[in-house]
Amino acid sequence: LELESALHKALERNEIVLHYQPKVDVRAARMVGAEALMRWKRGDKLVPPAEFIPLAEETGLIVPLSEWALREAARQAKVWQLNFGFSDSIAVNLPSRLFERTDLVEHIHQCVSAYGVPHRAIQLEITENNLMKDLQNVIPALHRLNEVGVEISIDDFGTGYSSLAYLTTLPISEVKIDRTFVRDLGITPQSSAVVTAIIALARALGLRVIAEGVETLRQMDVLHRLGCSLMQGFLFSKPLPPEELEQWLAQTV
Ligand code: G
Ligand code: G
Ligand code: NA
Ligand code: MN
Repeated sequence: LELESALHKALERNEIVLHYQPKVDVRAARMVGAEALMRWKRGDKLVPPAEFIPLAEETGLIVPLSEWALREAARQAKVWQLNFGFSDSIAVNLPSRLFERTDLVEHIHQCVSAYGVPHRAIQLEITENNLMKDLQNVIPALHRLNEVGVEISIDDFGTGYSSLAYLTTLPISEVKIDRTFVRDLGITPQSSAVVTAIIALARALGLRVIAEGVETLRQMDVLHRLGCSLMQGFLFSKPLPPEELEQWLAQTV
C-alpha cells in the first residue's frame, strides 16, 4: 500500500524515467530503433519495472504511466531528431488495458503532434498473450493505428497461444522472438527449430523479425545464419539512460 501511494506520486514528482535499448541490424551494422523501458527513480535507487509494473497494472496506474511513456518517447524522438538526425522509431510497451481505450489513437496523435514528429516515430509492443487476450478491443485499435502509421510489434512471440489465422489478418509489422528461445540457441535443437519456424512464418506473412535477449556471439551467429539480422540484447547494449544512448545515435547519421 505504501508502494502504491508512492507510485501514485512518482509520475508528478518526475521520478519515472525511460531507458532505451538499441535494436540493431547486425548485417548493416547500425541501430535501427530503440525500445523504451520504464524505470522508477526513488531517491538514489532505481526500482526495476518488475517491481512496479505489476502493481501499476493491478491499480490501473498503468494507464497514466503508459500515456506518459508515449508522450515522453515522442519528446525524446524529437530531441534526437534535432540533435542526431534520428528518424527511426522508439518502441513503447503497451498492456492490453491501453487498447481498451477508445482514445488511444487520439492520445498518440496528440503526443506526436505536440512535438512535431511523424506517427511512425512511435512503435508499439504488445505481448502475444495480451494481444490474443482481448482481440475484440485490440483489433479495431490495431487497424486505426496502422492507418496513421504507428507500427505494431508482437513481443515475447512464440510463448503465447496466438492463432495463426488471426496473425494473417492483423496489421502487424514485426514479431519479436522471445528470449527463452534465443537463450537456448546452440544448446538445444528445439530452440533452433522454433526460431527457424518463427522466421519462416514471419517471412511468409511479410513481417519483420527481431530476436530479443541476445547475449552471446554464438546466439548472434546462429540467428544470422537462420536469416534473422535484427537483434536486441545485452551483447549489444543493456537499456541505457537517454544521454548514454547518444554514442549509438552519433553512428546513425
Ligand atoms: O526493463 P526490464 O528491465 O527490466 O523490464 C522488465 C519488464 O517490465 C519487462 O517485461 C518489460 O516489458 C516491462 N516494462 C518495462 N517498461 C515498461 C513500460 O513502459 N510499460 C510496460 N507495460 N511494461 C514495461
Ligand atoms: O520483452 P520485454 O519487453 O519484457 O523485454 C524487456 C526486458 O528485457 C527488460 O527487462 C530488459 O532489461 C531485458 N533484457 C534486454 N536485453 C536482455 C538480454 O540480453 N538478456 C536478458 N536476460 N534480459 C534482457
Ligand atoms: Na518489449
Ligand atoms: Mn519481450
